[in-house]
Amino acid sequence: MTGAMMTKILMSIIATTMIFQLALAVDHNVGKPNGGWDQSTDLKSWASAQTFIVGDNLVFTYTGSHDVLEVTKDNYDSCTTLDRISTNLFSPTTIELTDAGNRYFICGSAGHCDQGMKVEIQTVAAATPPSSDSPPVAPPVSTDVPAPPVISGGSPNNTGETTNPPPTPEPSSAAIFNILTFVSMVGFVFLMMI
Ligand SMILES: [Cu+2]
Repeated sequence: MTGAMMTKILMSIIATTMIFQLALAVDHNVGKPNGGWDQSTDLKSWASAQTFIVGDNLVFTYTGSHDVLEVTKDNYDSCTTLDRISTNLFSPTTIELTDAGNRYFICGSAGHCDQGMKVEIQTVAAATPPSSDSPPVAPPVSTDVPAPPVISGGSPNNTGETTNPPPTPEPSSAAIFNILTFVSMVGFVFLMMI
């Protein structure tokens, strides 16, 4: 195999990887295009019109009278700026949505959160490739779980009180890697045919 061919193969792998990352990551400009990160934008409606996928970014653009605080759900609900998860004072602020789940952002300037300058972001796992068939329906989960034995007689240490649901499989970065590998292989075969 010649060095030139090796270079071509490497280039194709790098190119396909970059294309995939471009296709995967989306920047969500908070509140835009009809508003922004301010008190007058209906940020709830804005967020509900978006689909946030793991790997996407939030981009907050704002003037100096605002900031971006990430907070817990409780502090989001009550517009409390204490115990913040992160503090971002300089526009633009880019937040990467690294995991599926809910995250909460408020403005820390006095009164702004109460005036609606807050947004809840619900991030979902990366989409699987579309199927030609109707989407699979999850099988019904059996509710016939035997009840834990009732402890009577005054034992305060009831360890069987709460049980966590079984862990759901992590969104597969392995699957994305497999797709990347596959595309690289296709590119490789294609180059070999040239
Ligand atoms: Cu503000």
